[in-house]
Amino acid sequence: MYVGMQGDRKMGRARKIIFFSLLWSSCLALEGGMLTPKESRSREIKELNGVWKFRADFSKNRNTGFEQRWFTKSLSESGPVIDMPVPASFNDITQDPRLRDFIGWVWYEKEVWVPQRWTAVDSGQRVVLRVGSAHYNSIAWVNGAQVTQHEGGHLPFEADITRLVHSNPSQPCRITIAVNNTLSLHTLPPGSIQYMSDETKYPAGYFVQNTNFDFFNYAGLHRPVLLYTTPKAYIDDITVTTDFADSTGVVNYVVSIKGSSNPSVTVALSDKEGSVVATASGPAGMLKVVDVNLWWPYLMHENPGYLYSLEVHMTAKSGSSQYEDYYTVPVGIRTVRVTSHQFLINSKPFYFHGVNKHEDSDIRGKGLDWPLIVKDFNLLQWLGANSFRTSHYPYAEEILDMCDRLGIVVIDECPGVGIKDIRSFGNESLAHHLIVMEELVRRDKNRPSVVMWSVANEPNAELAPADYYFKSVITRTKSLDPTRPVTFVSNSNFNRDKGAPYVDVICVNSYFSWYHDPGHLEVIQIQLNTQFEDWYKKYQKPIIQSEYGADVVPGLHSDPPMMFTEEYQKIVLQEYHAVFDRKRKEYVVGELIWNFADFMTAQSTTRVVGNKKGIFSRQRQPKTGAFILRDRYWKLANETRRLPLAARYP
Ligand code: GCB
Repeated sequence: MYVGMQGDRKMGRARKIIFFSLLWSSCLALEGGMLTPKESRSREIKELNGVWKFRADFSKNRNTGFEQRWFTKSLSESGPVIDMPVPASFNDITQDPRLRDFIGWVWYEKEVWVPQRWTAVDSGQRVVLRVGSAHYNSIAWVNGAQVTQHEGGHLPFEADITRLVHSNPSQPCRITIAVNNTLSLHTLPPGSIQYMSDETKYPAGYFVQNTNFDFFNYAGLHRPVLLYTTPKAYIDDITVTTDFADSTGVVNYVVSIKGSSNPSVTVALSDKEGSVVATASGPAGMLKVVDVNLWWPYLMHENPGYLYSLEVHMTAKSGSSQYEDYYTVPVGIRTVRVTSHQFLINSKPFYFHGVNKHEDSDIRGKGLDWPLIVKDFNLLQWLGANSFRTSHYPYAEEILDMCDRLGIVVIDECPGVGIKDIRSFGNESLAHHLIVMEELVRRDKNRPSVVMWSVANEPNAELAPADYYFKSVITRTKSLDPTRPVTFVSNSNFNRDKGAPYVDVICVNSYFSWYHDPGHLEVIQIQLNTQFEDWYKKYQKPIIQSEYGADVVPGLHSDPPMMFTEEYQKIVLQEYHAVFDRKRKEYVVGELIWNFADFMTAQSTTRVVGNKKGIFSRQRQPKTGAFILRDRYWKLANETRRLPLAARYP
């Protein structure tokens, strides 16, 4: 129960206002596609990244912005504004602790000139506003008119703003976006607001945000905001699935068009050199590719991440106007299949030797950060990692583009982390979870790098309602995408986990000698062996060790090893690896270290300025564990691909 639930009328009001957006329920199936914005012969992009005006609504009820209608005029007319970079989390940008820990509505604003060729009434163009991700609830206005609202922090949303930009082309266009980071029992991830009403201990009206995950709840406009155009009749969505038999590849496609009832569609598939290898016409069809180059994971083949390009061309007539639209989608031809003890990519056993990550960086928080993205891929390749899980939310499309190109295999996780409270298993939560899975599949369905969906991390799967809940989410995800396996990541007892019967691959997290038997390295092998045997005997499904690890404060040493030292992490890894090496010959199909790099968390007695289980520091410098893993991953790669020794380290 929230403290201060009864009595204080003012607090009741504040509570209502912080939550009002959370009552939007996302019950409807999604309308239309969500293609990644791309330039083409028929499409233009204008990025709105840079410095925006920003104002956090520090009022007691966090609602002054709505009461005073800050969206109707320039934000600076409402009161003091500060500079805020986009994309970035707002939390670490200033020296103000109130902003770092802020809960409630923040307001962003940018004025932008829309090119005349877009706004002319006869331009034949649609203009779309797209937000890559805003955490958590958002409302967007253009010139004071609300154009969209969205619930959820890690997936894109957009609005057709053509009418608004046409109406006043001689003025810059004012874009206002309000974002609220409050998490409730029905958001993903869930959280709760706790009111502290004892005024002998807390200031009047004091409240905190509780969560069941440890990463810092960074908030703001995290990914690029942009305007893009399409013709009025346009390619709205493309779905591609692939297969192969012997040396012939198969690409099935479905194109959905909007704005015309009689479009004509042609598609052309080109190889890496740009030569057209297959063509077809019609909104759905099948292309055959002779002498196919399959999409292979990094280190499994000398030519990983091979991508064809599928160019879709639409022409449509509407009255006297003729529209043409072009959109190109990268296509990796590959298959994924799961047996009782193997994970097969292109019918060959695939072993995940990879990492868990976070979108986390100094200063930018969860904001898209190109230098960091490229650095991380360099480190992944240096490490010999062939895969990662998007713990614990969908990552930016820009990151997945690189995975597609480099052959880094992805377990694509939705933000279902920390579903612990029984009230988060009800219909409202379930309805939202289904929508989030739909949004995720809609965004990432064409990506060859994505080989499995993860619907949650460490939920309280032993609760009675977890059965229906996970059955529903997993069944729905499979119906949205019949081509990929589905899992969730468990830390429940193997016998009592009510969601496990529905998954294709068992993913288990365990922290032996850390959270269990801290300091006792000697118990790891026996406990890990038991863990694997228990799960396999019960389910006969392949198993991935989806998390294991230990915190290290970089530079701390001790021998014999003690917790938090480099030596302790090293032994934890080696003890786990000894068991993986026995079990990967049977049914263990992967190991993902927790974590690739240190990351920021909420403050607590168990965290030393963040979670330190990274094998790299937050600044991406290696700890001892990184060298242990590098040695191991390259050896594993050599085993599966028999690389010549010279190719061991790039
Ligand atoms: C876990 C969670 C992960 C945490 C990690 C830890 O089981 O899945 O989000 O960060 O443990 O270090 O406690």
